[in-house]
Amino acid sequence: MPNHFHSAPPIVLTIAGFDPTCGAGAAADLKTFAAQNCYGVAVIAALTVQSTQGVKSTHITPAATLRAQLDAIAEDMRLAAIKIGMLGNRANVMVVAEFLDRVKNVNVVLDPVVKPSLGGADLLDAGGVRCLTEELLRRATVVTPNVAEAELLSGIEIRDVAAMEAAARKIVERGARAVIVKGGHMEKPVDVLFDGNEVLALGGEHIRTQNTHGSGCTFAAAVAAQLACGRSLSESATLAKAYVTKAIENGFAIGKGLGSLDHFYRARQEPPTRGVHEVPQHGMHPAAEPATR
Ligand code: PXL
Repeated sequence: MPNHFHSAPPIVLTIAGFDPTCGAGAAADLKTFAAQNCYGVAVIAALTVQSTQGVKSTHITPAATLRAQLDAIAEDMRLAAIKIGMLGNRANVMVVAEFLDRVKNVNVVLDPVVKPSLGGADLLDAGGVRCLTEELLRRATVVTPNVAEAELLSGIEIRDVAAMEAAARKIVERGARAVIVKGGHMEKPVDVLFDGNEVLALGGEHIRTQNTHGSGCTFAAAVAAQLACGRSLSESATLAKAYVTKAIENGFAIGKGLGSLDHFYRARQEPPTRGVHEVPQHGMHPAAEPATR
């Protein structure tokens, strides 16, 4: 079949670490992109050794290999959005900053991943955190820290929604164009969006579950996919919050520790009638024709 038969959906690139449980990192991003009708591609900045019980070690991609992966993809296709997650170290942060200068007019969602919520090995070294603040913040369309990351980027201690807003303003002062502070770890899980002009609080309720591994990655990836589809930042954030909330509500245990979100809850809520969608119908495909006797 010719490869111009169908036009491609928006292509979204994740630059992130690989989590073998596929709850977080690049695999979670790819599932999220697919669930939002985008085509996901992935450049791996680090390999992690982990289970649902924590990150045991990290093995960071050499900077030259990261650069080569990025260039191969960028030379080949037009990207509608880029989502950045775990980068590992300062050298990889620099490679990504230089890459963002080479690709123009692309939505960039920066999830400033520093530590796993589960505990375990750091996902970005101290030099990387400094470099991310100085070089990546200003190159991103939006930055999506959780409360701990927002404290690190702003230097402001966060105990309530007012402090989340103060931290978001500080991060914009430090160069970011827009910030969403994710309140998932707060008593009231409100997300605070500040775009340099307006503050928008996105409300939410706590879901009593342990199946939350990768919620932060999933939210940021959903924002990237919605921006890739042409939606505004506030609309993208609202839709991403609704998606991640539903994915958490439908999550399940997969091992002994924190479980996974269900990135494809929509498909499970409305399963296609068997035979109607995927199986070739009689008369449509030679393989579906009745055998001639
Ligand atoms: O949730 C943050 C995160 C991001 N990326 C990778 C991870 C984790 C958390 O464990 O493993 C690869």
